[in-house]
Amino acid sequence: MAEMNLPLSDLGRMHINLNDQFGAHNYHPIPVVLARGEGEWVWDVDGKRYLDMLSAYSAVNQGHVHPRMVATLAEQASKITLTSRAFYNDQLGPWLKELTSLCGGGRALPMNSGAEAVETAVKLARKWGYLSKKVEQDKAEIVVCDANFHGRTTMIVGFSSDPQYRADFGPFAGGFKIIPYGDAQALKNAITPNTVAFLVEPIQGEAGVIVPPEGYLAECDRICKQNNVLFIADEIQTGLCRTGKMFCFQHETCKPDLLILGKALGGGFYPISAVVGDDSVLGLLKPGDHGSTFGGNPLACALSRTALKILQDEQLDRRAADLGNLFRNRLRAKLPKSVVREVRGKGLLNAIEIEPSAGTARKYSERLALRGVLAKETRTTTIRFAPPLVIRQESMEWALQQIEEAFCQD
Ligand code: IF1
Repeated sequence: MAEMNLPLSDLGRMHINLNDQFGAHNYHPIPVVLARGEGEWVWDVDGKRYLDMLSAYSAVNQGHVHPRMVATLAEQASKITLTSRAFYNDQLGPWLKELTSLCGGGRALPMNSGAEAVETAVKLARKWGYLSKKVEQDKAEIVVCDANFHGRTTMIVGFSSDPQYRADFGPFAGGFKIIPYGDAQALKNAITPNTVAFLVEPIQGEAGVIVPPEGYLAECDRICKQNNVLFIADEIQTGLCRTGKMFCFQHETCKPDLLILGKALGGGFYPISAVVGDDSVLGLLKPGDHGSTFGGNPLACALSRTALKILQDEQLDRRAADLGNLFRNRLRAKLPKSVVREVRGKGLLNAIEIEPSAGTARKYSERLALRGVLAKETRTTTIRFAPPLVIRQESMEWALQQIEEAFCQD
């Protein structure tokens, strides 16, 4: 793998060496060692400043080190951080009320990582299938999409269509059927009497920011309801204002039966995820059916309450919508057609699709890093751009200038 010629200090090199020597090599990071962040900006160990256009894959929608998050962290950490669910705590209840009210009602179940929330949604869907839809035991089927990304557990990679995510990790759990993304008719054809759920990303993130045809989600929702199948939206990446609405499904007239949230739910401070849905599904769990030592802990809930308030108080949905339009319109007008095939996305979840003849996405993301813009390639010819939603217009203008120059450099 060609290493980039990003100037690295001894200090930066030292940290990278520690990773190389003592860490598992399950990542190939851009060689920048970050030590500080504020809003849309991050600084490396040598004090060089970068604009963060990845936001930890949309986990830092509220911006780095938001002062209200820092205050909540200090306040809650000095009171109590972990109780387990063997007892109640005084943050979980208010968090449940605030989150479900944001989601239009129902109940919520807290977990920690996104993958755990997806696992939870699968368990819920199956339980609903057996108890409510009366599917024969162990026959439940869940329909998922080609090029999906829902996490890294063995169950989840078992229904991935990406050979690298699966290779050498089997045997896998059954009960999943893969259909093409963006094709509602394919969903209709895949449904059998044993189908309990359709699990889908409203925009596919890892696949390269694939925006489905308009009306797709509404049509899938309709097909699910017609066939007594749960419609499960994985909004771990698209939710919480990222695409210009609080939830991406709100761009269309539909209502998922289960909504999966993670990432920005903890404001970049603490892992917290959730499954939200009606009592008709969440109400099926009985004590002992499911749980997690850290799920719903008071530190996570306090931080998540503040993270949700920031999204609303700062109207980050509107910022994402407006600045996203600026981003796409400017780059569509300015980037050379010989280098860039497409600029696509919604709100501040965007991607540049590079002409294969013009080089790899890695090449351009390294060029951007040299210019002080951190973005990450996903797939060989796609670069994803997802800055913190608090990004100032002048920072966005500066980034656009850097992107234009990086793509016109030769
Ligand atoms: C990594 C990707 C993004 C997700 C959706 C569930 C999860 C994710 C829609 C699992 C996680 C991650 C994981 C992270 C990189 C990142 C990613 F490139 F891998 F696909 F964002 F696009 N559903 N996405 O996007 O959540 O368990 O990680 O909390 O390095 O694997 P998690």
